[in-house]
Amino acid sequence: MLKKVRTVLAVGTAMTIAISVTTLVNPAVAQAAACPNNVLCLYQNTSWGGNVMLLTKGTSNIGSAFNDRTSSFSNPTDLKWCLFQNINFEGRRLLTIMPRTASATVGSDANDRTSSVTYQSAWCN
Ligand SMILES: [Ca+2]
Repeated sequence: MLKKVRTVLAVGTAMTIAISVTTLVNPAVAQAAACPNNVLCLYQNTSWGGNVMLLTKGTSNIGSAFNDRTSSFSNPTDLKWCLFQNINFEGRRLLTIMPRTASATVGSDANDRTSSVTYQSAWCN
């Protein structure tokens, strides 16, 4: 879809229509919005791309399939979540995710480092 829109822009006609189409079909925004309510979604790539991990509770070990991969998130929950560098909520606290927020990136400091996740626990207050 985006490729199609860029083609329209290059032609230079119907620019107003092309911009509104971009807003409606932007796949990154659609994917962030697609995160189910009351679920924390962690994405493999920035801008909510790649594989997604759905969490309704914390995990002391995110598992080999998703270890050191998180690059963006969507948090349509009422909970504050924390991402940790190592399993068992050890190592650095990489990121504190506030309720009802989403971000296209976790920042270069936290990128591809998450190994455990918890919410509103002794490790995430
Ligand atoms: Ca990643």
